Formats: sequence, C-alpha cells, structure tokens
Amino acid sequence: MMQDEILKILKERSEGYVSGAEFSKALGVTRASIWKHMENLRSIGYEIEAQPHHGYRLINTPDKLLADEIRWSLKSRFIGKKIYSYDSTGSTNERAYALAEEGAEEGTAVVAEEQSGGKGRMGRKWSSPKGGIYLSLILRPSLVPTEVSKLTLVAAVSVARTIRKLTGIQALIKWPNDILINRKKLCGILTELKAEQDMTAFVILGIGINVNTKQILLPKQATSIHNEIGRDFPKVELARALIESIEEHYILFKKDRFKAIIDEWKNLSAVLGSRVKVVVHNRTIEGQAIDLDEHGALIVRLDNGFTERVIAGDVMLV
Ligand code: BT5
Repeated sequence: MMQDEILKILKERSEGYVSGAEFSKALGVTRASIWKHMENLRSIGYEIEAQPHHGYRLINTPDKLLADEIRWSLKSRFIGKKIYSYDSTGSTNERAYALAEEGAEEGTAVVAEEQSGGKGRMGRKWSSPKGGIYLSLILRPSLVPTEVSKLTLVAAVSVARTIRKLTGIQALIKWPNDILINRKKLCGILTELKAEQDMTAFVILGIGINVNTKQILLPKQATSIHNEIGRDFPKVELARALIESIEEHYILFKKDRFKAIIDEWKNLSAVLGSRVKVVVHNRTIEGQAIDLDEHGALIVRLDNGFTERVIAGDVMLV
C-alpha cells in the first residue's frame, strides 16, 4: 500500500526531512497525492511536520495497536506475520476463531484497542476499555486437546517475562491464567480450541493486559501497568515484545522442552508455597500449593495430608 511505503520512508529518515519531490520520484506518484496521504496519516494520529522548503518529517507515531506499527521491526518469524487490528471489536478470540475456521495460518494475530464483548473463562466477562491490549493468536500445534492447557502456561511465562523485562514490574503468575502484581490482576489469558476427532484443529490464545487502562474502568481486584509505574507505557512496544516472547517460548515448547517452561513458570509463580483455595467444578479444596507437575497440573497438599492434582480450576490465595 502506498501509505505503508510513505510511512516506511518517513520512519527510516526520521532524523531529517524528505521532500515531496523525493517521495514522488521514489513512489511514482504526484506530489499532490503524497500530500493527501500525509493528511490521511495525520488523521490516524501520526504527527507529521511539513516545511515548505524541506519537506516532511515524522515527529510522533500514535500508540495505537495498528498492524503496521506492531509489525514495524517485529523480529518474530511466524507469529504476527499476519495481523488483523481493530479499533473496536466484540472479542478478539471470536474474531480469531472465525479466521482460523476460514483457514488462517498459524501465527495469525488479532488485536484490538477495545472489546465490546471481551470474554473470560467459563462465561465470565473481561473488561476491555481503551488503554489495554487485547490480543489473540491462532496456533496450530499437533497436540491432543487435553494437552492444550499447557499453552496457557507457555503464554503466562511469556507475558510475565515480557512485563518484567520492559517495565521492571515484578509480575507473578497465578495458576493457571492470571498475571498478578501485588496480588492484583494485571492480565488474563483465555485459551480456546477446536477439536476434531480427538485432535486439536487449532488453538486460540487470548491475552488481555491492562496497560494504560483507567483504574475506574477496571474491577476492584485489578491493576494496570500505568497504575503500577505511575505513567503510560507504550502499548505497541509491549505488544511487539510479547509476540516475540510467545514465539520464542512456543518454539521451545514444540521442541519438546515443556520442562524448561515449567521451570521458568515455577520461578515466576505467585502460588507455589502459598496456602490456596481451589474451586474445581462445584467443589472447593484448601491446602498448600506445593508443585507444578510435568503436565502443568497444580499439586495441592490438603490439611488431611493427602495431595490432589488439579488440572483446571480457580485458585484463590488465602
Ligand atoms: C481470564 O478469565 O482472565 C481470561 C481473560 C482473557 C481476556 C482476553 S482479551 C483478548 C481475548 N479476547 C477475549 O474475548 N478474551 C481474551 P477469568 O480467569 O475467568 O477471569 C475473569 C475475571 O477477571 C472476571 O470475572 C473479573 O473478576 C476479572 N476481570 C475482568 N476484567 C478484568 C480486567 N480487565 N482486569 C483484571 N481483572 C478483570
């Protein structure tokens, strides 16, 4: 697209000006048409200076989850190669699911600035106002459906690591799908799948992170990166780093190195060693979370001395 070409040149030459003549020579269009594209970019939020005798210069890039912005300098190989981005959508997981059914390839990403029907697990809702990152990835691993929950741990490790690396926040993982800071929820992960004859057709990995979200728009036990570091954090940069990290950990996982993920997970765990209540279906068990086994199940030692292995459930830190 012409607009992408223009942006590419502006970004590569952001130190100086690029004249209208240079643009029209490089791209084979009139200067009037270049001017129109500049107006369009401005309306999206790009700040572009125009100097009569020098030309155009990119001053500021909007921190919007635009596909091209995320892809710019993205170092991953297949995750995020194709990105669909929305200003607003119902649920990125549902968009991704529909795309996967139409045959979208592994690594396809769907991202939105806000969701009107963000989903949590078991029919719960995910508050998705502007300011957060709502990202869903299509994966096509060869896994039996019962193994797919391992990918939630892969994603959790990737999110926690990325947030720590970029913001310095001591993010921890609460089994199975929450990222916490000081016991408040910063991120949730929703892993969905389509199975066909006991094989997994595809997996949708959905991740919601409160980045610059206004605190009053979040549930009580939630926090955001802004809230923790006291300023806005660039969402695009975070989304890009997250995609790269997920790819790295996913490749590790596919190389049969789930053990390495488990070890990393244990280092980042907010639950191991703590007293927990776990709701499993309609039953609640209470005890000490003592381990994560090689399948990613949580091992809880009950007060009566017995241990239970939990594959799916909700954990509360007591
Ligand atoms: C989750 O569910 O934590 C999974 C959330 C996944 C959201 C992503 S966003 C991109 C993709 N598209 C979707 O539609 N979904 C995924 P669960 O463990 O069931 O937790 C849900 C509970 O977290 C709610 O019942 C609230 O108590 C709380 N909650 C809701 N919105 C929140 C938010 N923005 N921040 C922190 N906590 C929230």
